[in-house]
Amino acid sequence: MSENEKAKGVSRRTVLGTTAAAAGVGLAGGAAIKDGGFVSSADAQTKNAAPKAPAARPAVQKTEVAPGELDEYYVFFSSGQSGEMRIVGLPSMRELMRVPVFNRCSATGWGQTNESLKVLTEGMQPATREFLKNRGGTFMNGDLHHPHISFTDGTYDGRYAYMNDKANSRVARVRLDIMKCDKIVELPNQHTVHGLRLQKYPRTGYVFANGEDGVPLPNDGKVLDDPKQYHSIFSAIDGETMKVAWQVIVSGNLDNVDADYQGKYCFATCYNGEEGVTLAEMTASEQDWVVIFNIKRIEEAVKKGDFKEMNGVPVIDGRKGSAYTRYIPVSNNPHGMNTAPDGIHIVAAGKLSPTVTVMDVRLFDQLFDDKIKPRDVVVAEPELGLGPLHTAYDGKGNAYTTLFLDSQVCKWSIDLAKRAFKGEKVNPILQKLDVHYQPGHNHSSMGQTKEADGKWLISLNKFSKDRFLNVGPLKPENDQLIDISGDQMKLVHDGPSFAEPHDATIVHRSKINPISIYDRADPMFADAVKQAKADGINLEADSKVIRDGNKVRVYMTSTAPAFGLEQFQVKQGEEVTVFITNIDAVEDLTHGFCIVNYGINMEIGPMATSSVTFTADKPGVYWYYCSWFCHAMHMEMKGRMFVEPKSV
Ligand code: RUQ
Ligand code: CUA
Ligand code: CA
Repeated sequence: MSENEKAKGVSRRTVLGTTAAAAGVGLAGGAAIKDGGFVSSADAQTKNAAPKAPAARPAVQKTEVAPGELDEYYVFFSSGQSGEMRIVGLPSMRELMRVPVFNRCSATGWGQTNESLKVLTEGMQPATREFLKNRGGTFMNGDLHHPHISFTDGTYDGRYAYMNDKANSRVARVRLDIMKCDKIVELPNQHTVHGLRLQKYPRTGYVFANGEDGVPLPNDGKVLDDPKQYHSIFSAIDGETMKVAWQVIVSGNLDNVDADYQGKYCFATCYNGEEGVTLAEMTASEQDWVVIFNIKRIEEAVKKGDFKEMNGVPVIDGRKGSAYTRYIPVSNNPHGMNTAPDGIHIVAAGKLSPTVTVMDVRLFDQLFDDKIKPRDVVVAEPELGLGPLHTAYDGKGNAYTTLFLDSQVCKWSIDLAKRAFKGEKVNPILQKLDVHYQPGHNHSSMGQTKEADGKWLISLNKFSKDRFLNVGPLKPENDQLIDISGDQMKLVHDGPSFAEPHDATIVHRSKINPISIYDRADPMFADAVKQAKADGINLEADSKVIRDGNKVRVYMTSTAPAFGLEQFQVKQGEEVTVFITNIDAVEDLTHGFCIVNYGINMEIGPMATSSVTFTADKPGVYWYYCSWFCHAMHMEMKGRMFVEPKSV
């Protein structure tokens, strides 16, 4: 129970129980509400019924996607400390796929196959490569917070998703044609990356990544407990090459970021203006900032050399007083930063303050020309409730802000908020809806594009407490679906999820067009194709063992239900690389390759090649089998690896 619920002396569950029971009784003959309902007839009879109309039922039906039918939207979910990206269908809220990114994956071999290790390691800083040398070559964990889809002209173009790793300061890209990660870059000079958002116009373009914590530059141990010498860094990554284009040193800790629809500015919330290192120091003053970055001026600075190069990246000084940035004072410790689909308004959420600050991007040119003062760009500052974190939009002039402490979503009018700011006696708040419990991010359908359609809102709640069957001390999160198509928000679905979605992007399915069968020219396995060519192997036809000194390359095809080789032999201590090419050009026909007691498993998609390298240091007979159920004879799809002992 949250603190404020304890204070009220009543849990949401108690209230909901009676509401749902009443709804059940309200139906003819006390019949049970079936699928999507919250109560059985037995429950309805055992709980005290209080009169309440069963009004939510038609809205609940809207979420139903009948067997065989398809969802209207893709939701690209973060998974926080699980390190993967998840794909969910909306409105059904069914989980459709998990895409390993910063994590290791037992099913697909992500983090083990040569193809994935290349992605995981090629963008690493040399020092990190050295650090990980005896730790498996790559980080085992990641903390994926913010997945966002590439833009062309202010809306999604279906090319890529970009996302950050707060745990190990990385930014990744997922190709949306195959839903696999193809690039990861480690951000040098930066310690953690939290907020991540994309250039919306003319296209992506830049990936903007906020450095949260400050550290000494360089962070080599010469400076330790001297916070005056700590710096936070803001990065712009080229979304095509996935190289860091430039970085900016800022004052304070950056939190969340967004960009305009004009391609001129991006802006970040910034807490810890105090530049303290303890909680007390970080919250001492009343005021923090929104930092605005002038993209054109920064690009010019890079051109004319007004930067310091650090670890191969131009680093610009954008601290207070710089020509490249402006600092707008806002209430203490702001969090979310969200651009409205009108292309005009941006909203910074107060977090410690019950207010959100609305700014008008059309005033930023004048601000950078020093014709107006920083606070002059603020056009509204409504008080919404306790703990405002993030804001979503419906494209009809309304905003939806999560209130973490109040466990509510607040719907408010941007226009009314502006009028109230000018002194008119109007209340910008249109509705507050209880969510369960403590929401962080929220997202509306297409709401981060100029094509916001105002149909759905998801509230990503950090606590589920009593909303699901108890699964022990670790509870799932609760991603709740809210129908916002009418005047009033209606809660229509509870969706449990594993640790821990921070953010999500809702994309209409017309924007996303994945393939089902790999193109043999796909760059994902270009290295394997190259090696095969050098070995005189035709990957799609040959199954053969190539010996090369201490190295053995085992090539085989897979076609249901057989591998091209039923056995192969290597010597103890040899470095073995197994290349499997799935020559089944059939939709949904994936094979797996698992070597028993050798800790090896990987996925091989239709017409893909996957490879894995290991040292055959244990002698003996090891069966390998197909780990993806592919055929009536799938159990028989296997073979033996003979590891001949070293002669002593
Ligand atoms: S943050 S709960 Cu990592 Cu996106 Cu706001
Ligand atoms: Cu191939 Cu199972
Ligand atoms: Ca939680």
